[in-house]
Amino acid sequence: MAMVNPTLEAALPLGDRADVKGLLYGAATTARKIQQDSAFAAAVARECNLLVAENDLKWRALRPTPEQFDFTRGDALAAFAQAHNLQFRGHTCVWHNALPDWFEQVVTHQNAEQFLTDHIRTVVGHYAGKMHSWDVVNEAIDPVGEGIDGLRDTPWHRFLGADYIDIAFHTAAAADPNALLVLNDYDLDYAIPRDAAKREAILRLLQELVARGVPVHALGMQAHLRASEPNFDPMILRDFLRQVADLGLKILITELDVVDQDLPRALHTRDLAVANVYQTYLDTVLQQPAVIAVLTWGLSDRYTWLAGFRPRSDGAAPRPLPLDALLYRKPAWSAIASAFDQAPSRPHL
Ligand code: 9MR
Repeated sequence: MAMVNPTLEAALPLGDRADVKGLLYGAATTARKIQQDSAFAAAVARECNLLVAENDLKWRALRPTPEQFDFTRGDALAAFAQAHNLQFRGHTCVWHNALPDWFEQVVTHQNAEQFLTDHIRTVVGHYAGKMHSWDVVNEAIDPVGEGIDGLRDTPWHRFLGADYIDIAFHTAAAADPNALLVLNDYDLDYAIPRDAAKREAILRLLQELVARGVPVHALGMQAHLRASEPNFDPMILRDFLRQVADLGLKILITELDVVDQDLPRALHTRDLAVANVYQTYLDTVLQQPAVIAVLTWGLSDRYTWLAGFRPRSDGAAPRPLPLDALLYRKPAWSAIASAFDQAPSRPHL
């Protein structure tokens, strides 16, 4: 049985602590969870000041057929956000995953630009004025892959070349001039060659986009962290964030969680190790004033993609998020709270 700490449960929620510093705290989830699990929904409404659509605004969810758009689930999330005074965040206009089954048969070299621009115009237009930000392009970089230009080999890249990125951002900006438009990617966090190559490639891409006047406003750092990764160097990360900020861009930590796959099973030590990763990472990134939001990929261990994608070999449930599976606050919650409490203030936007 978990010991419940009444003082911890009564403490000021993460979103309120973030707000004090001009920051946003939010979590990603789905309409289904919000609708089917009222205790979880209440925890989201309490802890967050922003809600991220984890899956409901992906092509696969929105596009049952090449001709149709289904906004049912996205609208349910938007309504929940509005009812609870949360900002809303879209994910994602362009990604090589979560495409509908019909995509491969239907989208071709000839019609790809039309499909891309119709999709973005319709979807970003549908939520125009209601969105804090959009991940316009997700996971476009692959410096060690096949592509010659450091870009990932995706259907969009195959059909349209590197131009698909410019097209996507220009179309999104026209459809919602008020949303913050984000280029989102992963493996940017550690002092290892793979992440160094990714940082270099994404900086180069951002420099080129800014130089061409492409309306990209922010970098999204997914930050799927690993508790067993020893190669974290705050100086390297700070330097990278400064270079992004020097381009005039904001930075969002978009999909934060901590993989506990290789940690010992014992709950207390496991939770402390995970909390320690949150603390070290957030203490580092929140020093950079361009970092405006910290968003976790889920809120409670009750629902985490890592259960399926990074299972533990001992079969124990992963504990990567601020709340445990019973929705109680964990050491990870306290680490995030204290990082917000210690963060320098930003101007309220
Ligand atoms: O958490 C998401 C999971 O439920 C989906 O099945 C999966 C495929 O759509 O996507 C997961 O979220 C991913 C996000 O969209 C992009 N960055 C990596 C995330 C974890 O895989």
